[in-house]
Amino acid sequence: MVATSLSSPTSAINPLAADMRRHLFLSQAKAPALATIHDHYLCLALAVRDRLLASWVDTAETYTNQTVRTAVYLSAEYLLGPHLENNLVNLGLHKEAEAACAELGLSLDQLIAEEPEPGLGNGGLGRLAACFQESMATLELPAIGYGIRYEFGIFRQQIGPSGQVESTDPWLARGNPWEVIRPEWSYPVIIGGQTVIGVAYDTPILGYGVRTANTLRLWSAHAPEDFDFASFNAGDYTRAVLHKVQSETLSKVLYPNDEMEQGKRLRLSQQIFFVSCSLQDMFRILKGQGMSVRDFHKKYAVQLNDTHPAVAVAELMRLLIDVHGVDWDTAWGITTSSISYTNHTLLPEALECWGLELFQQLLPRQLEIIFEINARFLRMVRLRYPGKPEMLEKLSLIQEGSQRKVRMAHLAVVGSHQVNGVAELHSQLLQQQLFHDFARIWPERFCNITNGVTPRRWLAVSNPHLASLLDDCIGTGWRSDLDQLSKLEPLAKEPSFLERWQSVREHAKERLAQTIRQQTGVLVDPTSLFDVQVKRIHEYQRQHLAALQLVERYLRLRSGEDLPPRTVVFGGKAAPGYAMAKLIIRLIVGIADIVNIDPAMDGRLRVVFLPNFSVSLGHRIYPAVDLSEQISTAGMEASGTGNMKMALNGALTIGTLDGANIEIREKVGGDNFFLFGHTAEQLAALNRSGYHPMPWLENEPLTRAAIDLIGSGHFSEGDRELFHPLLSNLCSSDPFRVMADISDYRRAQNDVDTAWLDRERWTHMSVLNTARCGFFSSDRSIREYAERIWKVAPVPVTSSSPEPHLAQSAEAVPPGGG
Ligand code: NBG
Repeated sequence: MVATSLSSPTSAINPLAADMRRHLFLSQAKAPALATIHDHYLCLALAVRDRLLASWVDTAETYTNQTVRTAVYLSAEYLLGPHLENNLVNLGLHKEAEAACAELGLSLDQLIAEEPEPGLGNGGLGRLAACFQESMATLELPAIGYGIRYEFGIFRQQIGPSGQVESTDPWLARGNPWEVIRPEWSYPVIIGGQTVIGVAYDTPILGYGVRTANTLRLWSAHAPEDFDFASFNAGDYTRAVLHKVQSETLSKVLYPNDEMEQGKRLRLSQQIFFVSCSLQDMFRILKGQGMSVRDFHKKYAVQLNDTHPAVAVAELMRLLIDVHGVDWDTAWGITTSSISYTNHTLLPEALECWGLELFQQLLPRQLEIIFEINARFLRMVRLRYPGKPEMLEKLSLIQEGSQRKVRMAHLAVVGSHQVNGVAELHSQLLQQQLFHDFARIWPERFCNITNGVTPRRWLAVSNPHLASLLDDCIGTGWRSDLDQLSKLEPLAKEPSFLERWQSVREHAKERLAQTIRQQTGVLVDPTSLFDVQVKRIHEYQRQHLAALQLVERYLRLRSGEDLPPRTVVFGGKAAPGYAMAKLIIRLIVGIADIVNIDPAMDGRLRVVFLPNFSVSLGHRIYPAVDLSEQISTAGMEASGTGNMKMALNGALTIGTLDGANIEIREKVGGDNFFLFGHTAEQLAALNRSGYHPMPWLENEPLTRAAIDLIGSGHFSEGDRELFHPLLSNLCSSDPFRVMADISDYRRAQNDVDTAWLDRERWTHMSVLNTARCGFFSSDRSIREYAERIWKVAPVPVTSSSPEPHLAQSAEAVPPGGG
C-alpha cells in the first residue's frame, strides 16, 4: 500500500492524473488505500495506452483503405525494453506524466521502474529488431513485425561468488498492459504431425512525432483442444491435459543462443510456428483487401532477421502451392521477389543447420520442397560450373556427410532477392568468405546496410539531461533527424558549453554510481574515468583481454605506478551452456573482490560486474560511459550497436578495426578514437603462417606476471585449478588472438590515461563523438532498407476516428475516487 493523494477529495486537474484515478477504479478495481506501486504503474500505463489507441486504430485503417505496400519483419527475437517511458517521450507526454504523478503524490521514476521489461531477445540482433520497429513507425512506413510471445524471456542473471546464476524471467506474471489479444486471428500449424494453434497478441509501436503506430504481432502457442474429455473420463488426468502442455511449451521460453542439442527440436518448432502463423496472417490480410495471392510480392517485402525465420522460404512455397494452388515457377517468383535476408554473424556456431532426420520428422512437406528447390538450384550450378562437382557440394542447401543437414543460410540466400550484412566490413567479409561462391553467381544480390540505433530510446529516454542540453543549444530537431547533431561542432570549443557538457556527464555518472552501489554494494568515485564493457559475454568479444589488462593495471598500481583513477565496469550475460564465458565472468568477479578491498587500490581502481544487463540497465549505463570498450577480434563482430549507443552519448571508444567500429572511427575522426590491434586482414595472414601465442607472450613480462597471478589462485581464494582452462587455452591455442593484441591494447590504454589528464581536451573529444554520430541512427538504416531493398514508401496516417479518451474529465471519475 502506498500513501498518495489519490484519495484526496479535490478532483485532479491534470487529465492524465484524472485517467489514472479512473483506471484504479475501472481497471484495477481498487480503492486508493489498497493500491500498490504496481497498481499505479498499471494505471499510468493504461492512461498512456488510451492516448495512443486512436493513432493505432487510424494507422491500421489507413493501411487497409490504401492497400499499401508493407514491410514485414520476421524475427525470432525482439529485445524491446520497457514501453512506458518510450511511449511518453514519443507522445510528448513526459512532462504531463511528471505533473500527474506529482499531483497524485507518486514518483514517475518509481512507476517507470515498476515495468518488467520484455526481454524477448538474446542481444544485439533482438535489440536491433526493436530499434528498427520504432524507426519504421517514425518514418511512417507501413510495416508489421512478427515474432514469438515467449512467456519467459532471456534468463535473469545474478552474480554470486561462483559467477553467473540463472533464473527464469516471468515478465508476464503481473499482466502486460501494452498488448491486445486477437483470438480471431489464430492459425493452425502442423509440426511433427501435431497441430498447434498460434494466437496473435498485438503491441503498438509508436513513431516519434507522427500519428503512425505500427503493430508488433507476437504469436502464442495453444492446443486446438485444451482438454481431452475422453482421457479424463477414462481416469487418465495427466493425459487429459498433455497436448495442451506440449503445445504451450512452444512459446514458453526464449532459447539462449548456445545451441544445445536438446534445444534443437524446440527451436526448429518455434521457427516454423511463428513463420507459418505470420505467413498465413499475411494471406488473410491480402485476401481481406481483395488482392490475389499471386500479388503477394506486390503487397509484401519480407525481411528475414538472420536465419531463424529462413524456413519461410519453404513455408511460403508450401502455402502458395498446396493451399493456394499456384504453380511452382510462379510460386518461386513470388517467394524470391518478396523475401530478403540479413545476415548478422560470421561465427560458425550461429549459422543454423538442422539434421535431416529432425527436419523430416517435424516438417516433412517443407523438406520435400527444400529438396526440390535444391535440385533446381544445383541444376543451374552444374550448367555454370561444368565438371566441378566440388561447387555443388559447397553450394548445396544440404550438407552431405555422415550427418546430413539442411543449411538454413544457403536456403535464405537462394530464396532471397537481396542479402545484406550489417556493417561495411561484415558485408565485405560475407562476400569474400561465407557466401563467396554465391556472390560469384549473383553479385548484385549482396549489399551492405550498416546498423543503427534509435535516438529516441538511446538519447531522449535514457539521457534526459543531455537531451535538454541539446534542445537548448541546437534545437529539438535531432530527435527525428540525427544528422542535426553536427550543429554541435562549432560549440565543441566554447568553454561555457564544455562546462555544461561536463556537468551533464557528471550527473549521469553519479546516477550510475548510485546504481552500482545499490546493485553490488561497491562505492565508486563518479569523478574517476568510467571504463565500460557491456555486451554478451563471449570469447570473441574478448572480455578476457580486458580482464588481463586489468590485472596488469592492478600490478602496476601495486608497484607504485601513478595512474589516473578508473572505475572498470563489466556487464552481460553468458549463454548458460557456454562454460568458458562463465569462467570469464568468474574471473572478473574474482578480480573485483580482491581489488575492491585492497586499501592500496583506494581512490585508484574499482572493478564492478553489474548483474543482469538489460535494456533498462543500458539506459543507466550508456550516458555515463567515458571509455567504450569495443575490443573484439577483428573480423568477428558483425557490427555492434552498443558501440554506437556509447559514442552517441559522448563516450570515446577504445577499439579494434572491427564491425561498425571502423565506420564510427571514420565519422568521429582518428584523433577522437583509441585504435589498437591487428586488422582482420593481418590476422588472416597470421593464421596462414601458423599462429601460436607463446612467441607473443614471451615478450610480455607484465602479461606473464598477470597470468601467473591468476594461476596462483590470487583471485580464486587460493584455488589454482579454477582458471586453468582459461589460461591454458590462452597460452596454447588462443583462438581469439588475445596475445597478438595485448601489447598494443596496453599502449592504447596508456594513451587513454594520458588523454584523460587533459580534461578539457577529453570533453572536447566527447562532444565531437556525439556531434559526428548522426549517421548511426536506425532511421538512416531503415530508410536504406526501405529504398534499396523493400521499395516501401512512407504513408502518413490520417485521422478519422474521434478520440474518446481525451474527452474524459475529472468529473467522469466514478464516485468513490477510483
Ligand atoms: C549480432 C552481432 C552484432 C550485431 C547484431 C545486430 C547475432 C547473431 N548477431 O555484431 O553479433 O550488431 O547482431 O546486427 O546476434
